[in-house]
Amino acid sequence: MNPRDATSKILQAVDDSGNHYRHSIPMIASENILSPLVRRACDSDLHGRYAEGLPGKRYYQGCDDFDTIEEIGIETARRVFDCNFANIQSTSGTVSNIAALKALSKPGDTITAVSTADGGHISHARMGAVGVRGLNLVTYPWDEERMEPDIDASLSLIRDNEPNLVLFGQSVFLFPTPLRELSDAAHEVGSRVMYDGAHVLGLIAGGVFQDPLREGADVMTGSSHKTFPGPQGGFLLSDSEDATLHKRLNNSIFPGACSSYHLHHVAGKAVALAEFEQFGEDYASDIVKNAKALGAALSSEGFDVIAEERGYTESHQVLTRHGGPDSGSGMRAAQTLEDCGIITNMNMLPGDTKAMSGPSGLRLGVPELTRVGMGVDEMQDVARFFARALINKEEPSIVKSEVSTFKSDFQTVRYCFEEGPAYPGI
Ligand code: DSN
Repeated sequence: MNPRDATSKILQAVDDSGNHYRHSIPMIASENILSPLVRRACDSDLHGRYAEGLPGKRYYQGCDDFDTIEEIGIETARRVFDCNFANIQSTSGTVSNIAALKALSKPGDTITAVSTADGGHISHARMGAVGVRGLNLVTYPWDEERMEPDIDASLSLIRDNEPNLVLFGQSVFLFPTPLRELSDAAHEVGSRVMYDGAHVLGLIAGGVFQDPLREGADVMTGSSHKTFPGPQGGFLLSDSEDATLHKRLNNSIFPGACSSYHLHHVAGKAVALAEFEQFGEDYASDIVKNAKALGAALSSEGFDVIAEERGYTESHQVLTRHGGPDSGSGMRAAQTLEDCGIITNMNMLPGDTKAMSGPSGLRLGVPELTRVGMGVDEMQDVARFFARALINKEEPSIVKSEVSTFKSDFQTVRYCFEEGPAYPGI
């Protein structure tokens, strides 16, 4: 393909992707969409600029305006997350974790974390940031009924192993971590506590999940684009007053983990923080209401929804089981749903051992559906589409067409200063 044709083909695929989501029901729990003002900040001249260092202490000239942006962003982040320290430069949740691990540990240290099979993120694993930092990983025993670390067994594990760092948080995150008790045990053995709030950061800031920085976490990391609805990137947060720790955390992002830290996304994050300060509590509360409603509606339709006895979820996620362990039924369900215009991802559930092809579950998220104005009534509609696709096994093209009609009423991004097209530019 010649370069001009390649360019056309790429841009066509870019438009097609936006169009695909415009007509679909997007339910990837880690995704969200940008508000018009965040989009404006991201699609700006800052895209091509550098500003190594902190506001007022840069390695390049020309940063006065960006200093203003980053200063306002840091101050807003400190209010939104109610903390003494915020760094808003990280380019992703994983980069935030790499930086926090650099600040809080040294190679050869022992860390405890949730295993990836139980929902821990890949950056908590030997294959990811924990391995890159050269840490010895010990994983928590998991309570499959409650879908959280087994408290008594994890307390023993922390006391027996005396890790240098204890890490909490998951990518499959239905319920708050029993953090206070576990943090107390960690601090008793001289360990620092790190909480990865990537998925639930918007719920935490909105006051509807848990409050890790008040429950014992020394440092909280997170993504800026999941339940916190900003551009792709990350945060490093702490309520510690220890200036040495603040310096270590700042240095661990620059020069530690980033040179350029994507100024356009920092500006977008700063706008998203300001919008969250105004609209975030309502947004977070509506997300959790919708997730609970979706869990109940899917159960009523006949699906096996995980954690029924706990009300299915207290977060933005719902988990469904579609067959026996390692049956691959989650992958098949995700494929059928995509044929019907519903975008989800397969997920391991308790009992599954094969991450890539064998999972029996689906992880469903409602942040984007909530952001375009869907409420608990629409969660019934979404569950009905699931039943038509997976239980009644209706012709996918017919379901897909009705999904598109249904979605046409939900094309405006909300919980922001200037509502506008959720899927612009097509
Ligand atoms: N892979 C993302 C998720 O979907 O949870 C987190 O990085």
